[in-house]
Amino acid sequence: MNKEWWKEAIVYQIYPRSFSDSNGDGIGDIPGIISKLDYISSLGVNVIWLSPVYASPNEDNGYDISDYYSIHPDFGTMADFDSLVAEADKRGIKIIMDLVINHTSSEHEWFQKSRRGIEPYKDYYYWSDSWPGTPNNWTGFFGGGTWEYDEERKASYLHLFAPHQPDLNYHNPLVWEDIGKILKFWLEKGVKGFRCDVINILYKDSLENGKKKPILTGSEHYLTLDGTHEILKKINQILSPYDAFTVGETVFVDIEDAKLLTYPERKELNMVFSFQHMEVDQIMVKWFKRKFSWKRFVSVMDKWQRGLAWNTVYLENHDQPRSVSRFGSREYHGESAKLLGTLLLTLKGTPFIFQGEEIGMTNFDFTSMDEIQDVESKNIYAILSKLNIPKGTKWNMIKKTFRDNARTPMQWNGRDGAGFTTGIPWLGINGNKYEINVEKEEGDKDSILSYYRALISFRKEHDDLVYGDYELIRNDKWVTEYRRGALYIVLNHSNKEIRREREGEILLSSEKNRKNGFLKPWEALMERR
Ligand code: TEU
Ligand code: CA
Repeated sequence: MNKEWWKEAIVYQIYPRSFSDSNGDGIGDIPGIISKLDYISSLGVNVIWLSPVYASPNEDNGYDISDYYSIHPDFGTMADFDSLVAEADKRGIKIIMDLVINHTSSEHEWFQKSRRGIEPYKDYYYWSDSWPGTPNNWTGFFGGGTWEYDEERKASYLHLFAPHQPDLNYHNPLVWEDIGKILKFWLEKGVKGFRCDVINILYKDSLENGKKKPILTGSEHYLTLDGTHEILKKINQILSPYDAFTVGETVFVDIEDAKLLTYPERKELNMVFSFQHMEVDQIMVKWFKRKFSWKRFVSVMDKWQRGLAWNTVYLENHDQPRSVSRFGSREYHGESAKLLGTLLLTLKGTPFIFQGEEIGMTNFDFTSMDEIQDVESKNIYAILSKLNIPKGTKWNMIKKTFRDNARTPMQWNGRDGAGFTTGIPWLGINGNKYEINVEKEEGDKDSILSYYRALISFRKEHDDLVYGDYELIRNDKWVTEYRRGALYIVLNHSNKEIRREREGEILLSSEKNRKNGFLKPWEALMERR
């Protein structure tokens, strides 16, 4: 396999609003991130992915950009950003940005001019007065319709996400030219790549009605089409002189799509985030939960491990509930968090750790809708209310899936504000900050945090965990076993102690009091046989 720096990288995702607040306004910011660079570097990671820090009205927390060339004042200044890049570089850490180019904010200048019919922006978006057959019957990612009427233009525009997130029209070559300039601007600043938001839906081949479906009616007109592949090739060309990399957030892709998106000779993306392993506890849409099964979970990941030359590995991000609450055990919180960390850092692909995952942060313990900020959850709650879904059911559907689960402030210590802020945090802090926090785990050599550090340095010493081949050996209700090169990884994801028939040379175990010939509940280990 070809060696590449981004295959050897371990990425740490920061959700800036919730990471570290330097000035007490309750919102995390760039100086806050800079103050934590030593911590990040102590984990052993070498890339930071920053969720959006651009100017934005924050209807969708920065995934609605109003100016691609400036930093949101809540997060600091461009000078702060430059010093983040420089300070990170001193520690051998590269910064990658979030690239949100399927849509802009409706407050972006392009949209403001477009709605007034001002050239050259008139056709930067999909307007019903320039496209026959519109509005159509498409349904959106946050539930509901995808067309919003604009009084100013006296026409409707397409938005696959919230109404203030109009989709850019990639049939217009000027749009691409502007996007290309944005990429160069950030690359010139020393950014080493991009996480590309919903990147496989950029190009819409027509705006005709879609086939009626329970979710995303119309998606056959935009999911992973040739027009998108063309744009990705252009993005790739811009990046190639910079030794930067791209990871695409790609919705509803299968392995065949992912191959087309990532195979090196096609020169598109370097890797993709697929969603299939995140869907194993869902029936079609995320709000309908089904019982989680490790066996199904591992089968899905196994299929991708075998199917694709290079994967991403992730169990969390800012859109997903916390992995320990979802796939782990309440009784064995610490043990199961360590086991999940082992899975994350030993499968084949670039691992992405989401802030707080390394200390075992859990889902938000909120008690009413008033404590929720996320636009998606609010929309869905409103839709469920219209459908007369009983309160308890509605509540459960939202609670297990809503995105604020991952967005509560980072728990640095157990004091007021959790060390995140001296002010009032923008989103509630989890009540378990007393037990789960960085300060406490720093002082404990058996903590989840200490184990993550051990795991990461182990990975750095064992090339097999990066370049070694992969083979699944056991996958059942209790135990998963696989091989990476000459290393065997064994995970007991059950509350039971399990006897082993034979045991190799144990190189690393998550269990401080391990028992020879047995796997303790939720024990994870690596061995040579
Ligand atoms: O998410 C894309 C996406 O598909 C989401 O709708 C996702 O399926 C959902 O959030 C899961 O609950 C990206 C960003 O990661 C997300 O934060 C943004 O809201 C969205 O794009 C729009 O930019
Ligand atoms: Ca702040």
